[in-house]
Amino acid sequence: MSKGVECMWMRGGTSKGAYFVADALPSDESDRDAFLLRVMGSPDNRQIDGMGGADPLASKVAVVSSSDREDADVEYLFLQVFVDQAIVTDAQNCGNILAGVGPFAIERGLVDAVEGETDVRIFMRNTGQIAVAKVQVKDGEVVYEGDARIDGVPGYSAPVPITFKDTAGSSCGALLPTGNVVDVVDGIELTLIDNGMPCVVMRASDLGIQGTESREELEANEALRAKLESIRLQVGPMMNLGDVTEKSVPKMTMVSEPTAGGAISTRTFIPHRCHASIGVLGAVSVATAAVLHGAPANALVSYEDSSRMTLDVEHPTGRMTVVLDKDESGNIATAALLRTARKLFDGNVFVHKNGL
Ligand code: NQM
Repeated sequence: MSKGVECMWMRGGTSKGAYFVADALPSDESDRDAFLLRVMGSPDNRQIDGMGGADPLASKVAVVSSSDREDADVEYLFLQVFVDQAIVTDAQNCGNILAGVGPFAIERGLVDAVEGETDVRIFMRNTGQIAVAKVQVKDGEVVYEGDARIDGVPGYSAPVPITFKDTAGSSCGALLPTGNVVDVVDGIELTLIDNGMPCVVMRASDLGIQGTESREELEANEALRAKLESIRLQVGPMMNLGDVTEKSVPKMTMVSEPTAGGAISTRTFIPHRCHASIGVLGAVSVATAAVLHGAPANALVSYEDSSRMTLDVEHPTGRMTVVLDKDESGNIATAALLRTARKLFDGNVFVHKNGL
């Protein structure tokens, strides 16, 4: 370990973290997790003895390997390293960190660059599904500079459009794991949904908030946090997720009418910190809940029902545009959205020898 472990630090969408080729990490899972806790500097609110950004959105890991599957070029395992607890979990996927996987796979020679645009087919190991990311390439090299912008990230970068197929029931076994569009827990009407990310979608007003508050304001609201955690722990088993005490799912999204010309406004706890924007698959799941007739979100959303629906999901730092395509039976079959990614650092990361 004295020479360190090869690692690239990247921003993927509105998140940031460490990207490793799978072979670079210890093969034993508990050794791997101990190593990653040391890399990030967890558990510690400031992550001062590590590379983590003292925020769950900047304490993330992508483990990437080439794939033998017919339908995929590479495999991506996402790991969330908790900031303040010694927990590394694969119980959730991450569509933001996913945005860096295509560029990283080309950089590391796991996928051959195709001049102009390279389609990277990614098998997402956390949920067993495929995403296709389009990566810009010039003179055989990944292009990071460009004129695409996404809310929650300053400046411009090359676009990385991502398409998801068959994300329904990714972790819960069904789009609506209870079979209901509406359930009631602690007197609150909610939709328990998984279209790529297990989410609980509730009206902000039912939780006693406007739904337009800042991240800081909501995180300071102890009563709100206690209500959300009580609901979360009860719905875990209902969503086939078991005991979710030490898991980062389900995400808790409070929705209200749009205020900035979008389709719906959101504030999401992931699950204990409030998201600065919204997760990618989180946004896909919330947008899907919003178009379900009879769902609490459906009464608040502004959209046109058709075979292709574009919904701007408002969040604390702007909006995320989700394009949902229906199949012949009227079910959501494909979701697509735009992300960007940026290589920040490439080198070796070091941990104390006694970290392994
Ligand atoms: O929902 C944060 C993020 C995410 C997840 C979280 C994500 C997704 O913004 O696909 O991207 O919900 O923990 O990175």
